[in-house]
Amino acid sequence: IMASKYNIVFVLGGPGAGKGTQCSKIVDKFGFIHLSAGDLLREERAKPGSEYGELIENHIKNGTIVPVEITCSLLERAMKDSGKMDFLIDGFPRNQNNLEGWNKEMGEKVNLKFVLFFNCPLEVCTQRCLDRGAAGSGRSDDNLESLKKRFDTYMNATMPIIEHYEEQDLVRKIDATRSPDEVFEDVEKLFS
Ligand code: UP5
Ligand code: MG
Repeated sequence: IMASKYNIVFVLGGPGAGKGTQCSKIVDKFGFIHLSAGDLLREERAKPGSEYGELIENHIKNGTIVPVEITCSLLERAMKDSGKMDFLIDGFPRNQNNLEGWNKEMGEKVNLKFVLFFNCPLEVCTQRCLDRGAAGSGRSDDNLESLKKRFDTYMNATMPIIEHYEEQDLVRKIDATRSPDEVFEDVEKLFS
């Protein structure tokens, strides 16, 4: 008998496109487990004596991408610990290194249902993150300098990953510039 596989949806889109916001709504309505790679990295960074704390903080501030071994093991552990089978994996895979490392470690253990892609232009993304920073997010990357770097990384490293999944017909692209409820109207159709 074959062990059953994890069902996953990757959730991608620029910084501030609304990945986290929409994932919460999907969780409320459809009962997936939401795993944000960024949240897991920030949690790991905050652990006293964390071996990777400084490395993670440097990547986050510079908008560059943490080596896949770290991110993938945080994701896999969270998946195992949850005892559940259906996951939204938010903000991952973000570059070629992420994609290859994930496929090697997890490829056989998961069923990738689709890739939810929140399409949102730079200006809108940037404003949302700046507003969030001004409202006291405490995120060390919600400032104009980090945001420029985050967007560069998104365009140069993450877009090719989205294109890779597009070639496999796995991408479900959503206009993320509208209000959260309007965006969710399109999102929920994909899950019903
Ligand atoms: N907001 C949301 N939706 C809105 C809407 N429709 N209309 C108006 N406002 C809306 O939303 C961002 C803000 O916009 C919030 O204030 C929200 O209320 C508002 P959110 O839902 O948080 O958007 P999200 O796309 O999740 O934005 P986030 O900032 O989390 O995206 P990033 O992709 O930049 O951040 P992440 O946490 O994924 O990664 C941070 C860093 O971690 C990366 O830059 C990288 O350095 C590192 N990282 C890795 O190295 N590897 C990984 O695998 C993942 C992350
Ligand atoms: Mg997020």
